[in-house]
Formats: sequence, C-alpha cells, structure tokens
Amino acid sequence: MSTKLFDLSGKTAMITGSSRGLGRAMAEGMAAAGASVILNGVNEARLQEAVEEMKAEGYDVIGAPFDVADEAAIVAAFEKLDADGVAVDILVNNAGIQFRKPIVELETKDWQKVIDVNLTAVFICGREAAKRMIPRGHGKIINIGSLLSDAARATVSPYGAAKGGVRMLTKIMTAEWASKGIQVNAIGPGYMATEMNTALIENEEFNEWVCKRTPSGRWGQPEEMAGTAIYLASDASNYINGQLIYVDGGMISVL
Ligand code: GCO
Repeated sequence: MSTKLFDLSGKTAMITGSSRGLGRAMAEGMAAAGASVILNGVNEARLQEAVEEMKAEGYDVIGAPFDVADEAAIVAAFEKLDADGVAVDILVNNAGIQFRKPIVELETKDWQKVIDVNLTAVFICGREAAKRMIPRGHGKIINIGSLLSDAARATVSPYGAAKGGVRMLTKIMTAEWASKGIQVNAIGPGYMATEMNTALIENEEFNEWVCKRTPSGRWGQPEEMAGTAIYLASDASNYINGQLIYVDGGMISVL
C-alpha cells in the first residue's frame, strides 16, 4: 500500500489556535506530510513568531490572525483567503480555552466565553469552510473534542458541555456534508502536557491521578496528536466519517 495515502502535498490546512500546543503540533505534522499550513491565533506577535519558526523549517506557512470568538473576524479571514486565492482543503477546529470552577460559583459570562471559543467557533469556522468545500466536492474537517466529550469530572462544566457538543456537531456536520465529499471527524485528546494543563501537571495529587488513571501511565505529548490528524486529513480516511478517535493513552476505554 502506497504511503501516498497519507501524503498531504497540494493541500492547504487551516488549524485554529495553532501558535502553540496541540494546534502547533498538528500543524507541524501536517506540514511535514506536505501540506501548506495556515496558522491561526489571537495573539499576533506569538502567531508571527510561530509562522517564522515553521518557515525556517522549510514549510509553506502563512498566518491568519483572528479571534475564533469573533464571528465577523472569522468571516473576514475566510473572505481574505478567497481574495488571495487560498482554498482551505483541511480545517482543524482546535482553538480552545479552559475555565475551571464549580457550577454554583461560575458566572454566566465565564460559561459563555468557553462556549463561544470551544463550541460556537467550531460551528462558525466549519460553516465558512464547508461553504467553500461543497462547490469543490471535497474537504476534511477535524474537530478537537476531549475525554470530556464522553466522560465528566467536576469543575469543568462549560468545557465539558462544549466538548460534548463538539462530538454531536461532528455527527451533524457529517449528516449534512458527507454526501458532498467532505469527511468530518473529531480527535479526543487525553490528558496532554500543554500550557492549558500546566496547573494540573504541577498539582501533585492531580498529576498522580492522571498517571495512575491513564493505562499508558503518563501524560500525552502534543506531538502525539499529529499522526491521527494527518490520517484524518489524508486520503487514507476518505471513508471515515462522523468518528471521534481518542488519543488518550487508553483512558476512555479502561475503568
Ligand atoms: C481538565 C483538562 C481536560 C484536558 C482534556 C482531556 O481540566 O480536566 O483541562 O479538559 O485538557 O480536555 O481530554
């Protein structure tokens, strides 16, 4: 079987929230597989630094600075890509924030911000990408879920509600777009060693829990997301649709 199945040459991938963390790791992997990459971030300085770093590695990279919580900014970003003749073949809806607080202490504004970034942005970016993929008859959309798409823990209600929604939105996008040649799937990261989780890693009790609760016995590394992202972005997954694939060291599967 040819490895061309996993070749992303000639494809352009947009990864939201990709200046660092999981998004950056997936962007690096897709670029190494041949894709041209559109990095996104809300902090323009950090985004430009990431673009320059990846260009220095010899990759074809541009930056698209927009806040995924700002619908007008998303629409304008896609319209600029249109004007520049850049077609997004692969969209990774990765941008996400976390806000940990018990429900009874959580203010609605903080709930809403997490929902806006972690769920509504997936809808808006997905809609804008699909509007352009449908006429072309092909496209790949990869939404980033979470263990919290299926399993719960206390103090992360907006994040879990959003990630549960991402799982279902992935299926509804499939229902509407699979017949148009678009494959929509999700990746569920386990407990990954990212900046979002620094507080958890540095918490001795939580760190011990993750290492004991994860069958692989350790936190995941951002780079360990790249292979599944490449797979779901490539022709190797043209008959995979509506799935959520866990990259979690086995945590979701073992009591
Ligand atoms: C938390 C963590 C999780 C992980 C990841 C697990 O507070 O429990 O932030 O949400 O980041 O989503 O899949």
